[in-house]
Amino acid sequence: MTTLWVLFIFLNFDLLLQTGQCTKTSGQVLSITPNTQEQVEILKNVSTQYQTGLWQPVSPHNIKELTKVHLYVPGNSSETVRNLLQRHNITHEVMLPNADEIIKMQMRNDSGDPRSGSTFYYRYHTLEDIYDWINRTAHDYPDKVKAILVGSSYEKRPLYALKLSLNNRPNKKAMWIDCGIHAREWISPAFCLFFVHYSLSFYNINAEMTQILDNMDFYVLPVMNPDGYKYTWTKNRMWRKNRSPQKGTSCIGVDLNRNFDANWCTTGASPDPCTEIYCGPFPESEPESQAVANFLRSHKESIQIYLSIHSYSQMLIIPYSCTEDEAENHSELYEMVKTAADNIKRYYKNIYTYGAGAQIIYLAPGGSDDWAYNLGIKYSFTFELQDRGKYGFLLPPSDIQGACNEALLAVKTIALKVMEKPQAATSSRQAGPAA
Ligand code: DDK
Ligand code: ZN
Repeated sequence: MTTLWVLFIFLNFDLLLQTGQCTKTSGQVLSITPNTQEQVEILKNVSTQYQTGLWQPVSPHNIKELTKVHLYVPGNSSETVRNLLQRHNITHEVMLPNADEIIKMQMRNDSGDPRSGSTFYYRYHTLEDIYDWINRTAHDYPDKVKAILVGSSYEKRPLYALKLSLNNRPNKKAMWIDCGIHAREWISPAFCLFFVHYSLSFYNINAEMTQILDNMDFYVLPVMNPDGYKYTWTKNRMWRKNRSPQKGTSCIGVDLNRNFDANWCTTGASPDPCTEIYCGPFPESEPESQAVANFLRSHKESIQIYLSIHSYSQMLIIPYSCTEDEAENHSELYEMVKTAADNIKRYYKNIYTYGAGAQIIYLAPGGSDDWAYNLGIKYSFTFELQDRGKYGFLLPPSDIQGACNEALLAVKTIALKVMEKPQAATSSRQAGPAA
Protein backbone atom coordinates (compact mmCIF):
# COMPACT_ATOMS: atom_id res chain seq x y z
CA MET A 1 0.00 0.00 0.00
CA THR A 2 2.73 2.45 1.01
CA THR A 3 4.59 1.61 -2.17
CA LEU A 4 1.48 2.47 -4.17
CA TRP A 5 1.22 5.85 -2.44
CA VAL A 6 4.84 6.61 -3.04
CA LEU A 7 4.43 5.66 -6.64
CA PHE A 8 1.30 7.80 -6.94
CA ILE A 9 3.02 10.86 -5.49
CA PHE A 10 6.07 10.23 -7.60
CA LEU A 11 4.02 10.04 -10.82
CA ASN A 12 2.11 13.22 -10.05
CA PHE A 13 5.23 15.04 -9.01
CA ASP A 14 6.62 14.12 -12.38
CA LEU A 15 3.49 15.45 -14.04
CA LEU A 16 3.78 18.69 -12.11
CA LEU A 17 7.35 19.08 -13.24
CA GLN A 18 6.38 18.44 -16.83
CA THR A 19 3.59 21.00 -16.94
CA GLY A 20 5.85 23.42 -15.13
CA GLN A 21 8.42 22.98 -17.86
CA CYS A 22 5.84 23.19 -20.59
CA THR A 23 4.59 26.67 -19.74
CA LYS A 24 8.16 27.87 -19.55
CA THR A 25 9.47 26.27 -22.71
CA SER A 26 8.09 27.86 -25.80
CA GLY A 27 5.81 30.32 -27.45
CA GLN A 28 3.30 28.82 -29.84
CA VAL A 29 1.47 29.77 -32.97
CA LEU A 30 -2.24 28.97 -32.83
CA SER A 31 -4.55 28.60 -35.78
CA ILE A 32 -7.95 29.86 -34.67
CA THR A 33 -11.25 29.96 -36.52
CA PRO A 34 -13.96 32.24 -35.13
CA ASN A 35 -17.41 30.88 -35.95
CA THR A 36 -19.57 33.76 -34.74
CA GLN A 37 -19.37 37.54 -34.65
CA GLU A 38 -19.07 37.31 -30.87
CA GLN A 39 -16.00 35.10 -31.23
CA VAL A 40 -14.58 37.57 -33.75
CA GLU A 41 -14.84 40.32 -31.13
CA ILE A 42 -13.18 38.15 -28.47
CA LEU A 43 -10.33 37.36 -30.85
CA LYS A 44 -9.85 41.02 -31.70
CA ASN A 45 -9.43 41.65 -27.98
CA VAL A 46 -7.11 38.71 -27.42
CA SER A 47 -4.90 39.75 -30.29
CA THR A 48 -4.43 43.25 -28.89
CA GLN A 49 -3.78 42.04 -25.31
CA TYR A 50 -1.49 39.49 -23.65
CA GLN A 51 1.45 40.60 -25.85
CA THR A 52 0.37 38.21 -28.54
CA GLY A 53 1.49 38.70 -32.15
CA LEU A 54 -1.09 38.60 -34.91
CA TRP A 55 0.41 36.91 -37.98
CA GLN A 56 -2.66 36.61 -40.11
CA PRO A 57 -4.58 38.75 -40.94
CA VAL A 58 -2.21 41.69 -40.61
CA SER A 59 -4.61 43.77 -38.49
CA PRO A 60 -7.30 42.81 -35.91
CA HIS A 61 -9.66 44.89 -38.01
CA ASN A 62 -9.47 42.23 -40.77
CA ILE A 63 -10.49 39.31 -38.51
CA LYS A 64 -13.74 37.85 -39.78
CA GLU A 65 -16.00 34.84 -39.27
CA LEU A 66 -14.94 31.44 -40.64
CA THR A 67 -11.51 32.72 -41.68
CA LYS A 68 -8.35 31.35 -40.06
CA VAL A 69 -6.41 33.55 -37.69
CA HIS A 70 -2.73 32.80 -36.98
CA LEU A 71 -1.69 34.09 -33.58
CA TYR A 72 1.76 33.94 -31.97
CA VAL A 73 1.35 33.46 -28.23
CA PRO A 74 4.50 33.84 -26.11
CA GLY A 75 5.20 31.15 -23.52
CA ASN A 76 4.12 33.19 -20.51
CA SER A 77 0.61 33.99 -21.79
CA SER A 78 0.04 30.65 -23.51
CA GLU A 79 -2.10 29.14 -20.74
CA THR A 80 -4.25 32.23 -20.24
CA VAL A 81 -4.98 32.57 -23.93
CA ARG A 82 -5.78 28.90 -24.46
CA ASN A 83 -8.07 28.87 -21.41
CA LEU A 84 -9.88 31.90 -22.72
CA LEU A 85 -10.39 30.31 -26.13
CA GLN A 86 -11.61 27.10 -24.50
CA ARG A 87 -13.99 28.99 -22.22
CA HIS A 88 -15.61 30.66 -25.23
CA ASN A 89 -15.64 27.47 -27.28
CA ILE A 90 -13.49 28.98 -30.00
CA THR A 91 -12.10 26.40 -32.42
CA HIS A 92 -8.33 26.39 -32.36
CA GLU A 93 -5.36 24.17 -32.90
CA VAL A 94 -1.66 24.48 -32.29
CA MET A 95 -0.03 25.23 -35.62
CA LEU A 96 3.54 25.52 -34.27
CA PRO A 97 4.10 24.11 -30.78
CA ASN A 98 7.76 25.08 -30.57
CA ALA A 99 7.97 28.54 -32.13
CA ASP A 100 10.84 29.70 -29.92
CA GLU A 101 12.97 26.69 -30.84
CA ILE A 102 12.40 27.37 -34.52
CA ILE A 103 13.39 31.00 -34.06
CA LYS A 104 16.67 29.82 -32.51
CA MET A 105 17.20 27.33 -35.32
CA GLN A 106 16.82 30.08 -37.92
CA MET A 107 19.48 32.19 -36.26
CA ARG A 108 21.91 29.35 -35.52
CA ASN A 109 22.16 28.76 -39.22
CA ASP A 110 23.72 32.11 -39.90
CA SER A 111 27.28 32.35 -41.03
CA GLY A 112 29.07 34.98 -43.00
CA ASP A 113 31.76 32.57 -44.11
CA PRO A 114 32.03 32.95 -47.90
CA ARG A 115 33.74 29.55 -48.11
CA SER A 116 30.62 27.80 -46.87
CA GLY A 117 29.70 27.50 -50.54
CA SER A 118 26.28 27.12 -52.12
CA THR A 119 24.44 26.57 -48.85
CA PHE A 120 25.05 30.24 -48.06
CA TYR A 121 21.90 31.01 -50.02
CA TYR A 122 19.84 28.48 -48.13
CA ARG A 123 20.36 30.07 -44.77
CA TYR A 124 19.20 33.32 -43.16
CA HIS A 125 21.72 36.05 -42.57
CA THR A 126 22.22 38.90 -40.16
CA LEU A 127 22.13 42.43 -41.51
CA GLU A 128 25.90 42.76 -41.09
CA ASP A 129 26.45 39.62 -43.17
CA ILE A 130 24.13 40.93 -45.86
CA TYR A 131 26.12 44.19 -46.04
CA ASP A 132 29.32 42.13 -46.32
CA TRP A 133 27.73 40.05 -49.05
CA ILE A 134 26.71 43.20 -50.97
CA ASN A 135 30.29 44.50 -50.84
CA ARG A 136 31.76 41.15 -51.77
CA THR A 137 29.40 40.70 -54.70
CA ALA A 138 30.09 44.17 -56.13
CA HIS A 139 33.81 43.58 -55.60
CA ASP A 140 33.86 40.11 -57.20
CA TYR A 141 31.94 41.16 -60.34
CA PRO A 142 33.21 44.70 -61.04
CA ASP A 143 32.08 44.75 -64.67
CA LYS A 144 28.63 43.24 -64.02
CA VAL A 145 27.49 44.50 -60.62
CA LYS A 146 27.37 47.96 -59.10
CA ALA A 147 26.22 48.83 -55.61
CA ILE A 148 24.12 51.99 -55.79
CA LEU A 149 23.39 53.96 -52.64
CA VAL A 150 19.72 54.88 -53.02
CA GLY A 151 19.27 56.44 -49.57
CA SER A 152 19.48 55.64 -45.90
CA SER A 153 17.17 54.37 -43.19
CA TYR A 154 15.82 56.26 -40.20
CA GLU A 155 18.73 54.94 -38.10
CA LYS A 156 21.09 56.03 -40.89
CA ARG A 157 21.91 52.62 -42.32
CA PRO A 158 22.70 52.68 -46.04
CA LEU A 159 20.18 51.36 -48.57
CA TYR A 160 22.16 49.67 -51.32
CA ALA A 161 20.62 48.41 -54.52
CA LEU A 162 22.70 46.14 -56.72
CA LYS A 163 22.51 46.93 -60.41
CA LEU A 164 23.04 43.82 -62.52
CA SER A 165 24.06 44.63 -66.05
CA LEU A 166 25.49 41.56 -67.74
CA ASN A 167 26.40 43.06 -71.08
CA ASN A 168 27.10 46.46 -72.59
CA ARG A 169 24.05 46.78 -74.80
CA PRO A 170 22.86 50.40 -74.65
CA ASN A 171 19.37 51.53 -73.59
CA LYS A 172 18.35 48.32 -71.94
CA LYS A 173 15.07 48.20 -70.05
CA ALA A 174 15.21 47.21 -66.41
CA MET A 175 13.35 45.43 -63.65
CA TRP A 176 13.34 46.61 -60.05
CA ILE A 177 13.08 44.08 -57.21
CA ASP A 178 12.93 45.08 -53.55
CA CYS A 179 13.03 42.73 -50.60
CA GLY A 180 12.54 43.14 -46.88
CA ILE A 181 10.03 46.01 -46.74
CA HIS A 182 8.58 44.08 -43.81
CA ALA A 183 11.19 43.10 -41.25
CA ARG A 184 9.86 39.72 -40.11
CA GLU A 185 9.45 38.30 -43.61
CA TRP A 186 12.94 36.79 -43.68
CA ILE A 187 12.43 34.73 -46.79
CA SER A 188 12.24 38.00 -48.73
CA PRO A 189 15.87 39.21 -48.33
CA ALA A 190 16.91 35.56 -48.74
CA PHE A 191 15.23 35.62 -52.14
CA CYS A 192 17.02 38.80 -53.25
CA LEU A 193 20.41 37.28 -52.37
CA PHE A 194 19.48 34.05 -54.11
CA PHE A 195 18.27 35.91 -57.19
CA VAL A 196 21.47 37.94 -57.59
CA HIS A 197 23.57 34.82 -57.14
CA TYR A 198 21.48 32.86 -59.62
CA SER A 199 21.69 35.63 -62.24
CA LEU A 200 25.47 35.87 -61.95
CA SER A 201 26.01 32.10 -61.91
CA PHE A 202 23.57 31.05 -64.61
CA TYR A 203 24.13 33.75 -67.22
CA ASN A 204 25.25 31.84 -70.33
CA ILE A 205 24.23 28.56 -68.68
CA ASN A 206 20.47 28.77 -68.28
CA ALA A 207 18.88 29.70 -71.61
CA GLU A 208 15.96 31.70 -70.20
CA MET A 209 18.06 33.64 -67.72
CA THR A 210 20.56 34.41 -70.47
CA GLN A 211 17.84 35.69 -72.76
CA ILE A 212 16.43 37.85 -69.99
CA LEU A 213 19.78 39.28 -68.89
CA ASP A 214 20.77 39.95 -72.50
CA ASN A 215 17.82 42.29 -72.79
CA MET A 216 17.24 43.59 -69.32
CA ASP A 217 19.11 45.02 -66.33
CA PHE A 218 18.06 44.40 -62.74
CA TYR A 219 18.06 46.66 -59.72
CA VAL A 220 17.90 44.55 -56.59
CA LEU A 221 17.44 46.13 -53.15
CA PRO A 222 18.02 43.24 -50.71
CA VAL A 223 16.85 44.94 -47.50
CA MET A 224 14.59 47.96 -47.83
CA ASN A 225 13.95 48.10 -44.06
CA PRO A 226 17.35 47.45 -42.46
CA ASP A 227 16.45 48.95 -39.06
CA GLY A 228 13.45 46.64 -38.76
CA TYR A 229 15.43 43.64 -40.01
CA LYS A 230 18.18 44.27 -37.45
CA TYR A 231 15.49 44.52 -34.76
CA THR A 232 14.03 41.11 -35.68
CA TRP A 233 17.48 39.55 -35.12
CA THR A 234 18.14 41.26 -31.82
CA LYS A 235 14.91 42.24 -30.06
CA ASN A 236 11.65 40.99 -31.54
CA ARG A 237 11.45 38.37 -34.29
CA MET A 238 7.88 39.45 -35.16
CA TRP A 239 8.59 43.12 -35.95
CA ARG A 240 7.05 44.34 -39.24
CA LYS A 241 7.43 48.14 -39.56
CA ASN A 242 10.45 50.39 -39.72
CA ARG A 243 11.85 51.86 -36.49
CA SER A 244 11.07 55.57 -36.61
CA PRO A 245 9.69 57.15 -33.43
CA GLN A 246 6.37 58.94 -33.76
CA LYS A 247 5.19 62.21 -32.24
CA GLY A 248 2.98 61.98 -29.17
CA THR A 249 3.28 58.24 -28.58
CA SER A 250 5.75 55.64 -27.42
CA CYS A 251 4.69 53.36 -30.29
CA ILE A 252 7.41 52.95 -32.89
CA GLY A 253 7.43 52.47 -36.62
CA VAL A 254 5.55 53.02 -39.88
CA ASP A 255 4.33 50.27 -42.19
CA LEU A 256 6.42 51.13 -45.25
CA ASN A 257 3.92 49.30 -47.45
CA ARG A 258 1.23 51.79 -46.39
CA ASN A 259 3.45 54.87 -46.68
CA PHE A 260 3.40 55.41 -50.47
CA ASP A 261 1.18 57.94 -52.17
CA ALA A 262 -1.52 55.63 -53.54
CA ASN A 263 -4.87 56.36 -51.88
CA TRP A 264 -2.69 56.93 -48.85
CA CYS A 265 -4.19 56.06 -45.45
CA THR A 266 -7.66 55.16 -46.66
CA THR A 267 -9.46 51.93 -45.62
CA GLY A 268 -6.92 49.15 -45.08
CA ALA A 269 -4.34 51.39 -43.45
CA SER A 270 -4.44 53.09 -40.05
CA PRO A 271 -3.56 56.57 -38.75
CA ASP A 272 -2.85 54.98 -35.35
CA PRO A 273 0.94 54.64 -34.78
CA CYS A 274 0.32 51.73 -32.44
CA THR A 275 -1.02 49.47 -35.21
CA GLU A 276 0.94 47.23 -37.59
CA ILE A 277 -0.55 49.04 -40.59
CA TYR A 278 0.25 52.62 -39.56
CA CYS A 279 0.50 54.76 -42.70
CA GLY A 280 2.86 57.37 -41.21
CA PRO A 281 2.18 61.11 -40.75
CA PHE A 282 2.13 61.81 -44.52
CA PRO A 283 2.96 59.95 -47.77
CA GLU A 284 6.69 59.16 -48.12
CA SER A 285 7.28 60.44 -44.58
CA GLU A 286 9.83 57.65 -44.08
CA PRO A 287 13.37 57.82 -45.47
CA GLU A 288 13.12 54.21 -46.71
CA SER A 289 9.99 54.69 -48.81
CA GLN A 290 11.16 58.11 -49.97
CA ALA A 291 14.49 56.67 -51.15
CA VAL A 292 12.79 53.99 -53.24
CA ALA A 293 10.20 56.43 -54.60
CA ASN A 294 12.93 58.91 -55.59
CA PHE A 295 14.94 56.23 -57.33
CA LEU A 296 11.94 54.95 -59.27
CA ARG A 297 10.90 58.50 -60.23
CA SER A 298 14.34 59.23 -61.61
CA HIS A 299 14.59 55.90 -63.49
CA LYS A 300 11.03 55.49 -64.69
CA GLU A 301 12.00 55.72 -68.36
CA SER A 302 14.08 52.55 -68.13
CA ILE A 303 12.37 50.60 -65.35
CA GLN A 304 9.62 48.62 -66.97
CA ILE A 305 8.81 46.08 -64.25
CA TYR A 306 8.40 46.64 -60.52
CA LEU A 307 8.40 43.74 -58.06
CA SER A 308 8.18 43.70 -54.28
CA ILE A 309 8.83 40.48 -52.34
CA HIS A 310 6.89 39.60 -49.17
CA SER A 311 5.66 36.57 -47.26
CA TYR A 312 3.64 34.52 -46.40
CA SER A 313 0.62 33.07 -48.20
CA GLN A 314 1.82 32.16 -51.70
CA MET A 315 0.25 34.84 -53.86
CA LEU A 316 1.13 36.70 -57.04
CA ILE A 317 -0.53 40.09 -56.67
CA ILE A 318 -1.22 42.74 -59.30
CA PRO A 319 -2.68 46.28 -58.90
CA TYR A 320 -4.78 47.55 -57.44
CA SER A 321 -4.68 46.91 -53.71
CA CYS A 322 -5.53 50.52 -52.87
CA THR A 323 -8.92 50.53 -54.59
CA GLU A 324 -11.40 48.02 -55.93
CA ASP A 325 -11.05 49.58 -59.39
CA GLU A 326 -9.43 47.47 -62.06
CA ALA A 327 -6.03 48.45 -63.42
CA GLU A 328 -6.13 49.70 -66.99
CA ASN A 329 -4.12 46.69 -68.30
CA HIS A 330 -5.66 44.27 -65.79
CA SER A 331 -6.19 41.41 -68.22
CA GLU A 332 -2.62 41.62 -69.49
CA LEU A 333 -1.24 41.53 -65.93
CA TYR A 334 -3.69 38.83 -64.92
CA GLU A 335 -2.56 36.63 -67.78
CA MET A 336 1.05 37.01 -66.63
CA VAL A 337 0.46 35.99 -63.02
CA LYS A 338 -1.83 33.19 -64.13
CA THR A 339 0.88 31.77 -66.39
CA ALA A 340 3.45 32.15 -63.59
CA ALA A 341 1.18 30.35 -61.11
CA ASP A 342 0.46 27.59 -63.66
CA ASN A 343 4.20 27.10 -64.16
CA ILE A 344 4.78 26.88 -60.40
CA LYS A 345 2.00 24.30 -60.14
CA ARG A 346 3.45 22.26 -62.99
CA TYR A 347 7.10 22.30 -61.90
CA TYR A 348 6.84 22.46 -58.13
CA LYS A 349 3.34 21.12 -57.40
CA ASN A 350 2.60 24.16 -55.28
CA ILE A 351 -0.47 26.38 -55.46
CA TYR A 352 -0.16 30.17 -55.69
CA THR A 353 -3.28 32.31 -55.83
CA TYR A 354 -3.16 35.33 -58.09
CA GLY A 355 -5.10 38.47 -58.98
CA ALA A 356 -5.67 42.07 -57.95
CA GLY A 357 -4.75 42.72 -54.31
CA ALA A 358 -8.09 44.22 -53.34
CA GLN A 359 -9.82 41.11 -54.71
CA ILE A 360 -7.59 38.33 -53.34
CA ILE A 361 -6.44 39.72 -49.95
CA TYR A 362 -7.76 42.96 -48.55
CA LEU A 363 -7.68 46.66 -49.29
CA ALA A 364 -4.10 47.76 -48.67
CA PRO A 365 -3.63 51.40 -49.73
CA GLY A 366 -0.26 53.16 -49.82
CA GLY A 367 1.62 50.18 -51.24
CA SER A 368 4.77 50.46 -53.31
CA ASP A 369 3.37 48.38 -56.19
CA ASP A 370 0.27 50.54 -56.72
CA TRP A 371 2.35 53.69 -56.42
CA ALA A 372 4.90 52.43 -58.98
CA TYR A 373 2.04 51.43 -61.25
CA ASN A 374 0.52 54.92 -61.10
CA LEU A 375 3.96 56.38 -61.76
CA GLY A 376 3.84 54.63 -65.12
CA ILE A 377 5.55 51.31 -64.44
CA LYS A 378 2.73 49.29 -65.93
CA TYR A 379 4.11 45.88 -65.02
CA SER A 380 3.93 46.04 -61.25
CA PHE A 381 3.74 43.07 -58.88
CA THR A 382 3.89 41.97 -55.27
CA PHE A 383 4.76 38.35 -54.51
CA GLU A 384 3.95 36.66 -51.26
CA LEU A 385 6.26 33.65 -50.95
CA GLN A 386 5.95 30.49 -48.81
CA ASP A 387 5.35 29.07 -46.20
CA ARG A 388 3.15 26.14 -47.24
CA GLY A 389 0.86 26.41 -44.22
CA LYS A 390 2.77 25.45 -41.11
CA TYR A 391 5.52 27.87 -40.21
CA GLY A 392 4.28 31.30 -41.30
CA PHE A 393 7.10 33.82 -40.90
CA LEU A 394 9.30 31.14 -39.32
CA LEU A 395 9.96 29.29 -42.56
CA PRO A 396 12.79 26.83 -41.80
CA PRO A 397 16.05 27.24 -43.73
CA SER A 398 15.42 23.89 -45.41
CA ASP A 399 12.49 25.50 -47.25
CA ILE A 400 14.41 28.51 -48.57
CA GLN A 401 15.53 26.70 -51.71
CA GLY A 402 12.01 25.63 -52.71
CA ALA A 403 10.51 29.03 -51.96
CA CYS A 404 13.20 30.83 -53.97
CA ASN A 405 12.97 28.53 -56.97
CA GLU A 406 9.22 29.08 -57.21
CA ALA A 407 9.61 32.84 -57.04
CA LEU A 408 12.44 32.71 -59.58
CA LEU A 409 10.21 30.81 -61.99
CA ALA A 410 7.54 33.50 -61.60
CA VAL A 411 10.11 36.27 -62.22
CA LYS A 412 11.35 34.53 -65.36
CA THR A 413 7.83 33.96 -66.64
CA ILE A 414 6.92 37.62 -66.19
CA ALA A 415 10.19 39.02 -67.57
CA LEU A 416 9.92 36.88 -70.70
CA LYS A 417 6.26 37.89 -71.20
CA VAL A 418 7.11 41.58 -70.89
CA MET A 419 9.98 41.19 -73.35
CA GLU A 420 7.50 39.84 -75.92
CA LYS A 421 5.42 43.02 -75.71
CA PRO A 422 5.90 45.77 -78.25
CA GLN A 423 7.74 48.49 -76.34
CA ALA A 424 5.43 51.24 -77.60
CA ALA A 425 4.28 52.36 -74.19
CA THR A 426 7.75 52.97 -72.78
CA SER A 427 9.59 54.18 -75.86
CA SER A 428 6.85 56.70 -76.71
CA ARG A 429 7.79 58.57 -73.56
CA GLN A 430 11.24 59.24 -74.95
CA ALA A 431 11.63 62.12 -77.31
CA GLY A 432 12.78 61.46 -80.86
CA PRO A 433 12.27 58.53 -83.21
CA ALA A 434 12.04 55.01 -81.88
CA ALA A 435 15.20 52.94 -82.14
O1 DDK B 1 1.46 44.82 -47.20
C1 DDK B 1 0.73 43.85 -47.04
O2 DDK B 1 -0.10 43.81 -46.15
C2 DDK B 1 0.86 42.64 -47.94
C3 DDK B 1 2.22 42.08 -47.89
SE1 DDK B 1 2.72 41.37 -46.18
C4 DDK B 1 0.65 42.99 -49.37
C5 DDK B 1 -0.67 43.58 -49.68
C6 DDK B 1 -0.91 43.69 -51.19
C7 DDK B 1 0.03 44.59 -51.90
C8 DDK B 1 -0.21 45.99 -51.50
N1 DDK B 1 0.65 46.87 -52.16
ZN1 ZN C 1 5.02 42.07 -46.24
